[in-house]
Amino acid sequence: MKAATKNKSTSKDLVLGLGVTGLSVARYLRRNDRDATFVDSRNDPPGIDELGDVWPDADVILGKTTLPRGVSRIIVSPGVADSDKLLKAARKKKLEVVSDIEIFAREAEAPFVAITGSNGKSTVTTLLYHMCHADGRRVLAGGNLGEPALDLLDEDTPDVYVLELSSFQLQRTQSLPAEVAVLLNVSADHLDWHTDEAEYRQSKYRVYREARAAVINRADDAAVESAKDIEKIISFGLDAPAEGQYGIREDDGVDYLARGEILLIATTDVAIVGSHNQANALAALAAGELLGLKMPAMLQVLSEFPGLAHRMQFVARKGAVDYINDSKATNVAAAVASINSIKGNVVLVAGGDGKGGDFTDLATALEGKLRAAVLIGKDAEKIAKAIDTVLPVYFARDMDDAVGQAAAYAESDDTVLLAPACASLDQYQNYGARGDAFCSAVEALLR
Ligand code: UMA
Ligand code: ADP
Repeated sequence: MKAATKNKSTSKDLVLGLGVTGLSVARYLRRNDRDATFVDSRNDPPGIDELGDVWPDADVILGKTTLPRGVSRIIVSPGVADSDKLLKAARKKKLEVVSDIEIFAREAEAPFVAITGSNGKSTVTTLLYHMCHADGRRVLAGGNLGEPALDLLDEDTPDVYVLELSSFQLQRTQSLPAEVAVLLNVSADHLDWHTDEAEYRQSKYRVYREARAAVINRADDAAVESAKDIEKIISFGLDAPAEGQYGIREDDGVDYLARGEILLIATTDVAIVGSHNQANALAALAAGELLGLKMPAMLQVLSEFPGLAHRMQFVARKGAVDYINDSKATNVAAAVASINSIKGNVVLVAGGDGKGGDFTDLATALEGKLRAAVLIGKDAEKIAKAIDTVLPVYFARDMDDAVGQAAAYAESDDTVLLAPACASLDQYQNYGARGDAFCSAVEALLR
């Protein structure tokens, strides 16, 4: 599909990456009558057929290439790392390199909330979306979750946008005047993309740079420091909150989500489970307050929202054993959080692509909590090395084998938990496909 395009403007964009983001950029440029060349390092990228519909006769270069002439700006997909040769060449030539989020932030005509963190982004983004909706606001949500940001601009302008942002997207975004910026937590992740952990962490703290109001995790000193110049700040944490802040308070043996001294809702009445999800609920309440949402509407959402698929999703109970799908636990901290949220012994199904991370923390955090681990995927051996001193470790060929083995090791009242601590891409198209494979394997056991 290589064809010359007429020059619609003096400057030409190069769109790097033809996946979900690349296609949304194509639609945006087309709407704005811009000229572009599309580049993807794969010979058969996922979005190539759809591009034909969006932009017939698009100028496309597939496979290895050098920087084409006449390009003034690179719009790069989040999955393309800074080490990419084309990006290096572009930077040498001092070309502007931007994310789709940068363009969104420059053009959005309604305020937006920016939500980031190593874990919990999708849950908080979805909670806040529902809270806005319940309060009667016109709201659109997207970004790293669901609809790519630039597609949101093609819909009627809402009262507020709620954006989930990844470290990749934040790293390449200079201007981000968020109405409210939320940073949930930071733990090591994506070390195969970022130069090092410090760079990854910095990308997360960027969310506060131009924000008008901030939700901060008060246990994170670096977050407190990064947001210190922002006028309106509300903190959240799992400890008892000071006045105007969000946290957990105990009263008569019952734990409540609380704002200062005010008890809001018993943790047992919050539909999503686990203390990590209580933290997520508190962060969503704080963001909602900064948007001016009414408390009853927000609490109603917390009592009803069952959580997203593949996050602590109950699959079945068989032979007094629960099976839970937390395929979205794609890093060590997430897997630790999901294991900690389960009462009783756990048989863990884990493994996949560890993204260059270190599994030592998994062993430290899980000592005495797991009955056994069944490992799959590329980094199974690496995980085994880190944890086999604290529990029995077994290897499985695939998900069916892993679930079969886990069922055999589980005892009465145990939980078989898929919390991989890894990305899925070495074995599956995405975490959803991995979670589906787990659910199918469990269903096969039930037959
Ligand atoms: N590509 C190259 N060269 C490279 C790497 C990628 O040409 O070196 C090409 C690929 O061949 C592919 C395209 O770029 O054709 C894919 O781009 P991409 O990996 O950026 O993926 P998209 O399909 O554009 O999806 C991205 C996010 N993916 C990543 O950040 C890896 C999606 O988040 C996001 O929903 C979407 O943009 C819309 O904003 C997914 C994700 O896994 C869910 N995110 C990570 C996470 O949540 O942990 C950050
Ligand atoms: P993200 O979009 O950041 O990946 P999700 O809301 O999809 O976050 O949750 C992904 C996984 O991260 C969950 O399945 C759970 O294992 C873990 N998790 C969710 N919230 C938190 C949190 N606040 N702290 C630690 N781990 C969490």
